[in-house]
Amino acid sequence: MISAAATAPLLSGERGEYALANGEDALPYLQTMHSAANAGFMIPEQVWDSEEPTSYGHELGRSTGSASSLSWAMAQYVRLAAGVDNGSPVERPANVAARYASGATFSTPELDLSSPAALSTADAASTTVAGTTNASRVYVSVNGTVTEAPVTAGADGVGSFSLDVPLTGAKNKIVVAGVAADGGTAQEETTVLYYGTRLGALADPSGDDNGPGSYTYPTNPAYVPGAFDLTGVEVYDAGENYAFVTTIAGEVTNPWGGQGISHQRVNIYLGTGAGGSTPGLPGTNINVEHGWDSVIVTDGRFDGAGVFSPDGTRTSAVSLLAVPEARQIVTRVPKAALGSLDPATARMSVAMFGNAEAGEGTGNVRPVYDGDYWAAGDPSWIKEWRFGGGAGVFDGGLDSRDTDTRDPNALDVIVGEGQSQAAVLDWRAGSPVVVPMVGLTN
Ligand SMILES: [Ca+2]
Ligand SMILES: [Ca+2]
Ligand SMILES: [Ca+2]
Repeated sequence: MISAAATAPLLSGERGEYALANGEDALPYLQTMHSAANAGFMIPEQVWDSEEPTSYGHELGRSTGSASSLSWAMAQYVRLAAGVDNGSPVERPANVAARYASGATFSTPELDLSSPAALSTADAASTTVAGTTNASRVYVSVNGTVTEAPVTAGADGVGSFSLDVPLTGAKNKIVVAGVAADGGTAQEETTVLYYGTRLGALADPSGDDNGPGSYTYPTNPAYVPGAFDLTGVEVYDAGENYAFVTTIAGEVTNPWGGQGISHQRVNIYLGTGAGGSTPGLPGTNINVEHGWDSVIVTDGRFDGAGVFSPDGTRTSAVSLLAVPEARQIVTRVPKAALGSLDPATARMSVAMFGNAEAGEGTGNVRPVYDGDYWAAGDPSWIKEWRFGGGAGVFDGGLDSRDTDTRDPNALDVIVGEGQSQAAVLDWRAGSPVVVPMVGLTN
C-alpha cells in the first residue's frame, strides 16, 4: 500500500491516538490529515511525500491518485477528532490494552514437538502430536479445528503431551500452542501430508534431467533448476481414487498460473506387462516397453491432464494438487478410470516432458532441438523457450515444429534395475527409444 515516496494519512491518525494516549497534543496530527484532503474534503489512501517532480504530476502532500476517499482514513480522522475533543482515545479494546498497555510481561513457555516430523506423509488418516512443555495447557489445531491436549506433569516442571488427531485433508496444517500459567504463549507449526494407504513407490536419481545425457533446459529463468528432474513416484490407495505423487528435485513453481504447476507434463503408462513395444502418446517420441491400457497425464495447463487410452481418447478427468513444500505434484485418478488394472501389481513407464502450448509441438509436448542449433540461439526464442541437446530444428510448417523427431522429448524417465537412462534414451542407437515398464517396490 505504501510505496517508496508516498505516505498514508491514516497512519498520522494512528500516531495522533498514540500521542493522545501518552497525554501529548494530538492536534498537529489531526491537522496533517486535514491538509491531505482534496478539494472535496476527502482524505486519500496515499499522498506524495517528496519534492521530486514526477511524470504523474504528483505534488508534495497531495494525493497520488490512490483511493479518495479511503473510508479507513476518513474513519481514522473522525476517531482522532473525537479523541482530541474527549482528551483521550475514544476506543481502547480491553483485551488488547491488558496485553500490551499494562506494562506486564509474560513468560514464553518451552514447547518442543517430537512428533509428527515436518512434511512427513502419514500412513493413516490420523497422526500423533506429541512433545514436551512447561506450559500448563496445550492446544492442537489441525486445519483450524482445535483440541486441548492434556499435559502430564513431569520432573522439573517439564510435562509431556500426546494427542491423536484426525487428518482432514491431503495437506494438514498443525499448530500447537502452549499457554503458561501467567497467560504467556508459545507456538509451533508443522505440516503433515496424507494421501491414503501406500501401495508402493518408484525411485529415480536426481541430476539426470538431461534425457540421454545431453539435454539442456530453456534458458528463461521460469525454468528453475530441477523442474523436470523426477526423484520418484509414490502411489496411494485413497478409497475411490488412487493418488500418484510425483516428486521432483527442483522447486514446484507456477509462474504462468496453471493448475498448481506450469511446466511439467508427466506421463505414467500402465499395463500388465504383456505385448511388445508400443508407441507412447503423440509428440512424446517414445515407445513404451509393452502394451499399455491407460496413461495418466499430469499437466497444469491447457486442460491437458487426464487419463487417456492408446487411441488418444481422454477416458477420465484427474485432479491435481501441488505441494511445493514437499516438491510434490499429486494426481488423483478415479479407480474406475484404470479398469481392472491395480497399480500395486501393474507395470508402468514414467516419463517427464515439458508442456507446450498448442502450436509449439505435437500433443502439448515441448520439442527438443539440435544442440548446436539451440546454442546458436537463432532465432533467439529457441534457446529461451525450447530444449536443446537433441536433434532437428524448428520448422513452423510441421505439426511437430521439429525437423527431426527421432530424439525423445522426455527429459527424465524411470529405468529398471541395472539400466542406464543415457543408454535407454540414446536415439542414435535406435529410434523410437523404448522406455522400460517397471513395477512398484516398497
Ligand atoms: Ca531424476
Ligand atoms: Ca527433435
Ligand atoms: Ca531418471
